[in-house]
This record gives sequence, structure tokens and C-alpha cells, in this order.
Amino acid sequence: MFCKTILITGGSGLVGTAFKSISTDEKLNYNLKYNFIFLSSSDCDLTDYNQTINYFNTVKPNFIIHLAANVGGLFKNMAQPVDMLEKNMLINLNVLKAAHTVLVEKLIACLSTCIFPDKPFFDKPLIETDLHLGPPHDSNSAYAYAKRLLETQCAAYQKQYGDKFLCIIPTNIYGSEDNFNLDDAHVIPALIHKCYLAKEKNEYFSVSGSGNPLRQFIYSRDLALAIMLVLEDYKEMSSIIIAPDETSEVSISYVAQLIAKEFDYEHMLKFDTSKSDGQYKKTVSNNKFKEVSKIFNFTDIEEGLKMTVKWFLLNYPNIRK
Ligand code: NAP
Ligand code: GFB
Repeated sequence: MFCKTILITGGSGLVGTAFKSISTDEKLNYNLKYNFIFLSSSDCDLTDYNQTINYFNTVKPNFIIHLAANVGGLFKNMAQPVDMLEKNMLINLNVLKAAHTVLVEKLIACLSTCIFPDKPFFDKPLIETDLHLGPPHDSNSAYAYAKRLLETQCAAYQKQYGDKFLCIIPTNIYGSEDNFNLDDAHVIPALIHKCYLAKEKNEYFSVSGSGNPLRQFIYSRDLALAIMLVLEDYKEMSSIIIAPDETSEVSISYVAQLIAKEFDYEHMLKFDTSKSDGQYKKTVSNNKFKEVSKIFNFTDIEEGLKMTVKWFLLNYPNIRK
């Protein structure tokens, strides 16, 4: 049977490696339907157009899941706005231009809920059409505008060439194979690494900020499965949020307590309110995604954290840090 090729850019990252695990999961049979190719920066630097088009001409993908990006948590975004803007703009310009040139049948690009307008006291969850209705939070505006431009790029290719280029918008993601670098990481990998080191040194487990901000978190494997549903079953071209229900929103303090509990170290948890809280909340609705899959089961944060801490302890120190 002729297998169509799916090229995963960002194939060595948190979400990319989640795709690796579902692509080889015999219960799912994706490996019988598709030939998966996982691209990392050592295969091709996507900020360089010549490298990108040469690689795409070699692979000739039918579908592209475009995950590659310069990614980081609150503190990396605050420290490196130029890199977050420029590298992401270059990568996205090159990938869509090359995808169009090699006649890709469908491309799914990845945005983020942090790019929505910052409306801390918005009384109802944000929906897809709110994306450009106001400035994003100042802490990540450079990254946010690069990602907003990616949505505009997809719409432009749809309009001018009829290309099936569309965007998914996930919430904060976590799971195995994440980036645990203490300066660049997102909150969950940063706190897992911090708690581990604090216990090793019998020091306080310091959580940055007040712990009050609220977040919706999606487990990386769930996101990979959800993106495959969008690839196969979602026929529209407009962007779609992928998130667990807004009722699953939790505080940073609750997440920190769950992590400390996994290390039996709750008694040493403390908050460093000299550090930034960033955006207070960015609650989104997943109603549109629920039209694609009414039965999709998102992993609870408690269970997801248990699996992530277990992976961390099994693989430390051979992790990204
Ligand atoms: P990640 O773990 O940091 O992985 C980034 C990936 O991009 C890696 O495979 C990296 O390759 C690749 N990459 C970076 N620069 C590249 C370049 N110049 N050329 C080629 N490849 C390059 O990121 P992630 O967390 O999986 O994020 C995946 C997508 O989800 C991104 O678009 C991100 O913006 C979005 N997102 C992430 C979150 C989150 O909480 N993590 C939330 C919402 C949206 P190397 O390993 O070779 O460097
Ligand atoms: O995951 P995070 O870095 O990203 O931080 P954002 C979430 C919250 O965790 C903030 C708190 O309120 C932080 O103050 N926090 C507590 C910590 N301790 C730590 C720690 O040790 N490290 C980190 N990183 N946070 C990002 C955007 O916003 O969301 C990115 O800046 C990206 O561009 C990502 O889109 C999904 O949720 O605040």
C-alpha cells in the first residue's frame, strides 16, 4: 500500500518526540498508513532558505506538521525578544515558501495561546476569532507577533494559491523529552528540575512569582494525537484551539505542590515573589475542537505530571538542560 509521507519539523523537540512515540505505537497503526520523517536542526537549518528547499525537495512530503520554532518559557521570552521574533519569522517564512514550492497537500502550523490578546479579567474563555483583537501580553509580545504573522501567512497562501495551510493553537504543553534548562524552560520542566536539585542539596524548592497565575496544560502525547485528528478529519481552513476544558485550569501554586509531592518535598516549597508572574491567565475554549472529536480524552494534570517526573528520574542527567 502506498504510504503518504508526513514531515514533522521540530521532530526532536517536546511535541516532535511525542509524535515519534505515537508513530510507532502498534495500537494506533499510523506507521501502516504513513511514512514519518522527523526533522531536527542538525538535519537542516530552517532559518536558511536554500537548506530548507533542498531538504524539502529531497523528502517531497505529502503533509507537513510544522512544529519547529525558537521556544521558551516566560523568562527566556523576557530575556531574548529579538531571537524569539527573528528566528521564528525566518523559520516560518522558509517552511511555508518551500512547502508551497514542493506542492504539499496539507500543512499544519503551530501557534500558542500566549499569543491571544492579554485580557486578564475577560469573563469568557477566548475563542479562535479573538486572536488579533488586541495586543498580547508584554512578556512575550515578540514571539506572539511572529506567531500571529504565521497565521496571516497561512491565510495568504490559502487565498492566493488555495494551499491547505492552517494553524492549531495549543495551550502550555508538557511531557517527556521537554527542555529542562532552568533559564529557558517552561514552568513544569523548570519546577521538576528545580525540585530535584533542591532535594539533592537539601535546599528550599523555590517557585518563581506568587503562584497565583492560572494555566491550562496539555500533555504532549495528547497534543500529537489531537493534531493527527486535525490532519485527517478537520476539513476547515480556519485556526483551531487544542486545549483541555477550561475547567481543568490550575494555579502555578497547585502545579508546584503536585511536583513537590512527587519528590516528597512539599515542606521545603517557597515562593520567590521578586520574580515575575507574567500573564495572569489566558483561558481558552475548546468547543471547536470538540466538534472534531467529541470523545477526545485529555490526560489529567495529576497523571501527566506523575509520568513526566518518572521520565525525568529515569533519564536524568541525559536530558535537555
Ligand atoms: P522544543 O521542544 O523547544 O523543540 C523545538 C524544535 O524545533 C526542535 O526539534 C528543534 O531542533 C527545532 N528547531 C529549532 N530551531 C530550528 C532551526 N533553525 N532549524 C531546524 N529546526 C529547528 O519545542 P516544543 O515545545 O516541542 O514546541 C513545538 C511547537 O509548539 C512550537 O511551534 C512552539 O512554538 C509550540 N508551542 C509550544 C508550547 C510549550 O509549552 N512547549 C506551547 C504552545 C505552543 P533541535 O532539537 O535540533 O534544536
Ligand atoms: O510556563 P511559563 O514559563 O510560561 O510560566 P507562560 C508560567 C508561570 O509559571 C508564570 C511561573 O507565572 C511563572 O511566574 N513560574 C514559577 C515559573 N516558577 C517558574 C520557573 O522556575 N520557570 C518558569 N518558566 N516559570 C509562555 C510564553 O508564557 O507560554 C511562551 O512566554 C510560550 O512564549 C508558553 O508560549 C506556552 O505561560 O507564562
